[in-house]
Amino acid sequence: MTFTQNRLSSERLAQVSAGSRFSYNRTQQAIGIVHFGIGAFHRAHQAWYTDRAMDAGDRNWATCGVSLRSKNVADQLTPQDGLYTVAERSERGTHLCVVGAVQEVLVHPRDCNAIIERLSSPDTHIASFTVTEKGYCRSADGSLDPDRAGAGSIYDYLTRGLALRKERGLSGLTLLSCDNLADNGRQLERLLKAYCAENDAQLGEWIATNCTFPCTMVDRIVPATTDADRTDIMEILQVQDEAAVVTESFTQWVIEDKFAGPRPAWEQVGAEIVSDVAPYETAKLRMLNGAHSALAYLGLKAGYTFVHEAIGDPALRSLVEQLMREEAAPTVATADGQSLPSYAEALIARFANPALQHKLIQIGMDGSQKIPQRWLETLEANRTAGRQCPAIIAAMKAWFAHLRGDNGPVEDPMADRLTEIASRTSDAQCAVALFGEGGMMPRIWQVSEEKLQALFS
Ligand code: CS2
Repeated sequence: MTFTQNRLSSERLAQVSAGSRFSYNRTQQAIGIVHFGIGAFHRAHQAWYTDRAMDAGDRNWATCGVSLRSKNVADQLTPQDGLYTVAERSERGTHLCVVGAVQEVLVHPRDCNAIIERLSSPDTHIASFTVTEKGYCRSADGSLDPDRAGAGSIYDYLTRGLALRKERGLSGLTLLSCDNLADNGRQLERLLKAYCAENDAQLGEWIATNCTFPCTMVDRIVPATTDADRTDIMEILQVQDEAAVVTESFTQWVIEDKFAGPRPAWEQVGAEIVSDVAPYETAKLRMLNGAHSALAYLGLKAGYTFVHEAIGDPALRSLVEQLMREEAAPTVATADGQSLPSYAEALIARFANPALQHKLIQIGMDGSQKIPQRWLETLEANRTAGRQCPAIIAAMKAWFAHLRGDNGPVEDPMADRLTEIASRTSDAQCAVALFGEGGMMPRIWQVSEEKLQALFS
């Protein structure tokens, strides 16, 4: 349903009385950030922090959002002058906040030149990314897949924008990956370097000297917004918001202190700027995301739709506790003051939030891109320590069932090959085809074929 009447916009902002909203003058803020992948997660996370930072007095960090795959978000946000609501939901109720950080949304390929101009503007200091795991265009062995990293990929835009900065004698950029990949900054750096080696070695050198790639850990659960959410929000706001996002009150952002130039004072509004992100990132990927994927496949198999329902099942809850506390936590080298038992407890409470209505099938998407950093690294660390991971193995079997179509069509960039293999094999054969020597998945878990047979029979 699209409401054209009474739509949220700069003009109607004054009518919005519910919730909180920024007080800075939006029209006077220069665009300092170009963000690739302006989906719901970015709007509820980084853009929300940037909005808070500008509200606390920082200036000129408006965001230009870029959509590489669809024009939906542009269609939602452009008529609203980039304004949207973040609805934080808990059992206690809903808290609304109107965010003003996003000033424009550009779409590939329609706005190709404008995207490159934004990247090469003297006001821009940061290019950030939430393009999901598959947006990094990696092959199974983790190297850059040249077939996917072509026109319209982040590499194509970055190199064109950065080449123009170099030519214009401008500074480099901070390239900030905010995706759920292990060592996300290092991965982006390595992949962009590989792209430059193929296409423009001199630019590669300029980037190495002038740009930085901080690692980040981003955390906020953001289910896809539904029509029912939009109707609820309209009832509270009294204005229609087609770009609203729904999330939990919890949020965390840990960023490596490695910027090429100025940055928003995100630490004033709750982000943690640290010298080493790895302990937080590893704990988050293996415990939160690892548990999430397990709940997705095991929960769907047990007939549930939402995360809170799956975690409410005593058998699933105990498997997830085992995965987090006994399989993942012992593989994480913690930072001072980081308590993994408290982290696990807090995660269970977040998963149990019934107000979020987080769909298991949403988490089950793109398993081939998520499982390496969520499960395979945990499996490998435990293998070298001589420990078993029965909870992850159970979850993996549920993933195989998902690949056989048990939960409907499979959404995954490798769906064709994965479903073909899973449908004609037993669990043990499927495990060998995926994780054995020369298998389809990255060879992170160095397990022998005999062992795989035994584990999955
Ligand atoms: C989820 C994540 O969809 C998924 O794969 O595991 O989006 C998760 O909700 C976020 O990483 C939480 O920060």
